[in-house]
Amino acid sequence: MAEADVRHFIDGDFTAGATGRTFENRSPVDGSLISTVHEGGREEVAAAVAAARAALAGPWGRMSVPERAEVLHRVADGIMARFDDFLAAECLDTGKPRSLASHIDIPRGAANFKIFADLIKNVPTEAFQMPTPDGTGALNYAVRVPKGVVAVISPWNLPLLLMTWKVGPALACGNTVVVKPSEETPTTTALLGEVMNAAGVPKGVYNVVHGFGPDSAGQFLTQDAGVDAITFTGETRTGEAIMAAAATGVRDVSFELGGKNPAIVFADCDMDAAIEGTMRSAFANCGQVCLGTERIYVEQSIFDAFVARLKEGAEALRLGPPEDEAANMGPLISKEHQDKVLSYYRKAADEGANVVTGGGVPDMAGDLAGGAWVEPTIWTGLPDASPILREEIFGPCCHISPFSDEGEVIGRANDTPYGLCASVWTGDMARGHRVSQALDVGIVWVNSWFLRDLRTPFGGAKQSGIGREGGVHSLEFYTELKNICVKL
Ligand code: NAD
Ligand code: 6OD
Repeated sequence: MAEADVRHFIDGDFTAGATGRTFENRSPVDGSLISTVHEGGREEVAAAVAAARAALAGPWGRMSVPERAEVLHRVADGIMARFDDFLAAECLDTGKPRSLASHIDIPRGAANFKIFADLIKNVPTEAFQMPTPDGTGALNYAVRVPKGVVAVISPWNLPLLLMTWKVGPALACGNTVVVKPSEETPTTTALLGEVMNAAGVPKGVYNVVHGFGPDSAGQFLTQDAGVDAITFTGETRTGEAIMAAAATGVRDVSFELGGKNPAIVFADCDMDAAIEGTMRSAFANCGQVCLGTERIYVEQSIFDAFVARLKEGAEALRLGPPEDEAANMGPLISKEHQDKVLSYYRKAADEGANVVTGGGVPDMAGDLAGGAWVEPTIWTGLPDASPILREEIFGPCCHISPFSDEGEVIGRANDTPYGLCASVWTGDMARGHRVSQALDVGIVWVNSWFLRDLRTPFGGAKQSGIGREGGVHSLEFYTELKNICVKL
């Protein structure tokens, strides 16, 4: 079974590859062994890229747009038909609650194919008729053609969702892909290979090579000259390394990177809604969401009440493994990430933060004691210059600061190298618009968080990304727009 021995998926077949190297995929819940994963080297990457290149010239490249859309609908249906397999695999790899994965990760995995399959059938083109000196005129029109072989490098926090968010539009536009999933979460990417075959996706269109980043499959994929474009979701520092690799051959990149996202809570907000939304934005997926809010600014007059209510909410969270139906928070992804998050917990205490709640490792019974658990944590009292308010922690934690004035809080919210997203909680819609437009970010949610319409542009400003994906914006990256000028 693919899950116990996770292999590369190249040219329509599962293969162990030639390196002979494997690595262990361990459960974040209790540290037990989930599977053994084959690590790809330059040879496996080259084979996957060659398969992807050949597939461009095969039946995939000759397929009409409606036929391609039909195939992608079958992929979406195939994911839904194997919902339980995907759910089990995603929960095993990540340790996240089944309720979360069954409402978000797996349905979005299918939706990411449907939305782009439908979109591609209705893409308009542009045409201009121009005068020429001889009076006959010329017609200019634009056509979109696939970029070619697209490398998709994805992270572990929402594995299926974030990988298909890129594979869906890449394939809809007629490209072929080589995916390098996170070493922490290889399984759903492998399962998707089975779905691709069952859906009739031609061999070589979807390829997967497993491994790590530096000196492994990730780096080798970015360096392979057969890759035409690279789409990446992950840490900003990794984005810098990939951008350097992409410079050779002047390949295009699309980046969704890290964040240090602010939530701004005005005194005139609906407090219940602000607490409910902030509970999710700070603690959902154990705080491992790039859109999460680790900096919360609350207007002075409601500061104490807000802190007390968020504390109450955090202390009511139930930590447990995916199969615990009552649990609403799982572990962090790995012991390594637990060490990183706990280092920030210690740093906050060392810097004199007021630890409102949490700050340590919870007592977990039995086998769970071997997992990567941390307590949901809230701090107050640190200055804006503290690393706790400047660096992405990517854990279930947030710092709450008071503010007294709209202009002041906009300046503080913008004082960061990141610019992914923000949320604004207010009963004054004029203020909601005004503040949203003043924030240096790619996405603002007003009186909400992580509400997604997949037709809208998604991406970050400053060091949080390059480019936008979503709806027609994805087409800008996954196609070349060619202008054809015909003299009449
Ligand atoms: P990461 O950057 O460590 O790894 C992401 C992927 O890149 C993995 O597959 C990894 O193996 C690969 N990789 C690492 N080094 C590489 C290299 N030198 N060359 C090629 N590939 C390499 O990120 P992560 O820890 O998996 O994910 C968490 C990070 O992702 C956080 O910073 C989070 O904010 C960010 N993220 C951003 C978004 C977004 O939409 N902006 C979404 C999810 C996660
Ligand atoms: O919803 C999406 O399309 C998306 N890219 C979400 C990113 C979440 C980050 O963890």
